[in-house]
Amino acid sequence: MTKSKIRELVVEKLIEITESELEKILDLFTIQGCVLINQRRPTSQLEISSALAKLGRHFGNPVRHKLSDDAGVHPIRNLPGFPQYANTTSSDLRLHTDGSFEKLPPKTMLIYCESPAEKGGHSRICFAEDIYRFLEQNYPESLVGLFRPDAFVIRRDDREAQRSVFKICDGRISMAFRYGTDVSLQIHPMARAGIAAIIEYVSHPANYEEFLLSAGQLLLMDNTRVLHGRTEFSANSHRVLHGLWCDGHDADPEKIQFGFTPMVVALT
Ligand SMILES: O=C(O)CCC(=O)C(=O)O
Ligand SMILES: [Fe+2]
Repeated sequence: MTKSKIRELVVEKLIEITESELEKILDLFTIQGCVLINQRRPTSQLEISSALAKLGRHFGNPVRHKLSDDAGVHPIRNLPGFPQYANTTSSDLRLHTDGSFEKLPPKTMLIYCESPAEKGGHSRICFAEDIYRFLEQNYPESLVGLFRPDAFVIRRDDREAQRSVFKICDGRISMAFRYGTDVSLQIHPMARAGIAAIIEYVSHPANYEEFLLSAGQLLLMDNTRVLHGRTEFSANSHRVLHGLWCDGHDADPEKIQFGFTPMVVALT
């Protein structure tokens, strides 16, 4: 990966976000689907949840997790006792979109870093449109199977959903994808070649970006357009991140668009 596609932006302080800072954030979100926000003045630990909730409001209602606080913010750190959740382990997480086993996966994901791991725990990002282009160019016949509403059935814990990998939503394409040992996948025969090709693509380091989120940075992602993951870190590490999912409800369509173009030329 030569030039980063992740858009970066500096705000004064997250909890005091101004109208013009917000406008830039929403613009970049719609242009690229992934924004890395830095602050000139750090948010105190006590303000983190409110700061995330304040920004998250523009992306819909919070999607709650069993471990969410009142603002809807959940911990992302090694928490013994919850091996069924990705956010409470320290293991390698392959590139995925969140909540694909839910009936309605979140549209947006915010990840705030309070403290990074001493070693490992690097974030990974891969863009759905790059995956789509790779398939169009190399496995065009596999796309039809990936658009099937029954392309895969995914189960985790007590959750199960049947879904497509790609879907047309308001004239744009959105993606849902997860694989790995923490979920069980039943793949439709027509989607097998496509899913194998996606795994081939996302397994290659040249096809994703890897970086360390540092203290005070916020990663804002369109969960229908950007896959995220992270490398393993020590179970005793002091890595502490905070996550917030938003459902897209009432997000201003003039300012925020989810998913990506091009249109599905290959299917017409
Ligand atoms: O630990 C991370 O950086 C990301 C964790 C993650 O993918 C999640 O909580 O959904
Ligand atoms: Fe995740």
